[in-house]
Amino acid sequence: MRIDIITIFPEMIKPMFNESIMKRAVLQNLIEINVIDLRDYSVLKHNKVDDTPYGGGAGMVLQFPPFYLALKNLRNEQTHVMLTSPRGKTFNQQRAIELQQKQHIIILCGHYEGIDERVHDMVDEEVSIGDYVLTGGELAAMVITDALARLQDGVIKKDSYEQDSFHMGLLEHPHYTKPFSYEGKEVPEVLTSGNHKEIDRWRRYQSLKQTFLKRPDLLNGFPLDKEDIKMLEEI
Ligand code: 6GU
Repeated sequence: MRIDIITIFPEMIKPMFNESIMKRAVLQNLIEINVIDLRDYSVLKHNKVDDTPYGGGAGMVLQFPPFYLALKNLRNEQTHVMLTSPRGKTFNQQRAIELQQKQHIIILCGHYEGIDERVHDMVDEEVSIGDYVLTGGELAAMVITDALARLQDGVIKKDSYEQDSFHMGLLEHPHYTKPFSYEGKEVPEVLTSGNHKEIDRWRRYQSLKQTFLKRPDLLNGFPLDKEDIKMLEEI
């Protein structure tokens, strides 16, 4: 997968590819990321890309031509173009899994109350990352890119994301590591038992319990089997 992020703040986004899993994913060519400065597509003096709003009012509005020219240069029939916007549909794990099929995604970073409406008409989808307002779409673009990158083959182990919260539709079970005992707090015995059937059962129970207590909405429509229902009754 290739993701192009078009932004007026490329330096805000680039550091995310200099650390940890994202760094390795890019170095190993498991994903191609291009952070593109919208100003490279300015047709005005001093690489200007914004102007005052028609009709008056405070603030500056990002202009249509730079976005138009950037898309003209970068997009083809296969490209999926996303615009970050608080009025978009809320991004979630299900959407990340669907988007994984795309070969090429372009993310345009919007600015709240600040992007020419004609840009909206050029995109395949508007996407928000939650019901709050950010100063710009850069963090949203980073969130979406991270969520997509980790699903690419080889970036993380498959069984690692298949147990993710939300991937299975349930919250994840708790994790523990050494030391076994610290300040009177101990690891649940079952995890040291070596009995994998019992461990799997405990983890399933804990997943159901976390979900039931913290995100009961996720259980709506979740396909519970007989064993799950018995476990839920124990909670
Ligand atoms: Cl995508 N952009 C902005 N500016 N604010 C947001 C958002 C996006 N998602 C949630 N809040």
